[in-house]
Amino acid sequence: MTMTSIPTKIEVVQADITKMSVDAIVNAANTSLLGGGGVDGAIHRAGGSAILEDCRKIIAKQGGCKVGEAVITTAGKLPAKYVVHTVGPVWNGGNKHEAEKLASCYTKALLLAKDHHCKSVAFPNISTGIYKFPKDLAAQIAFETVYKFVIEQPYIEKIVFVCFDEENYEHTNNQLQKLNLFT
Ligand code: AR6
Repeated sequence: MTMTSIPTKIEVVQADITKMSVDAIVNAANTSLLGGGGVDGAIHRAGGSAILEDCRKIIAKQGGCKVGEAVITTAGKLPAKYVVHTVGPVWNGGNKHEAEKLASCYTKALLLAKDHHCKSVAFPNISTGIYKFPKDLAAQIAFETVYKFVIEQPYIEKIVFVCFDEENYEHTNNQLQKLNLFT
């Protein structure tokens, strides 16, 4: 499904993010930046060792990445040009600033992508796997944050929400439909 009533095209697809031909794909990393399971594992596996080499340089400089922050590396062998690594919050009941931290992941990732002249960016459903963020709330935060960003800074031409599982795909599509109703 696609949204066209704003200058930036917003798409929701069910796919593997490592296959996306966009300027930047976003990784749901952890604070160590050393790789892990889920989408992080898939990106490092498919992109090869160049991604980890860049991560190690960042670690040497700033000691990893904080929750809600983002860093950028090469995409190695992936079709994308860059990987933006962001660290989502672990869901801890909802009273530990999880929503705010998740929104920050999307904003910081987009700012970094924009700084690197990326015109197309693909996001996974950050924090909704191993970090257990409720998928409906995560989709709402992701959509509202990205929408606000592209309205205020219409530099990025295309945003793709790349959902892996059916449940995330449905929740993210629902958000797109809601926005389509109000624009
Ligand atoms: N393409 C797109 N989405 C994917 C893919 C893929 N290839 N593989 C999984 N997903 P998760 P988190 C979806 O667990 O919750 C790692 O170990 C998945 O279905 O990857 O932010 C890190 O190193 C889910 O909806 O990330 C951290 O330690 C979404 O990606 C921790 O997991 C996010 O799930 C981060 O946990």
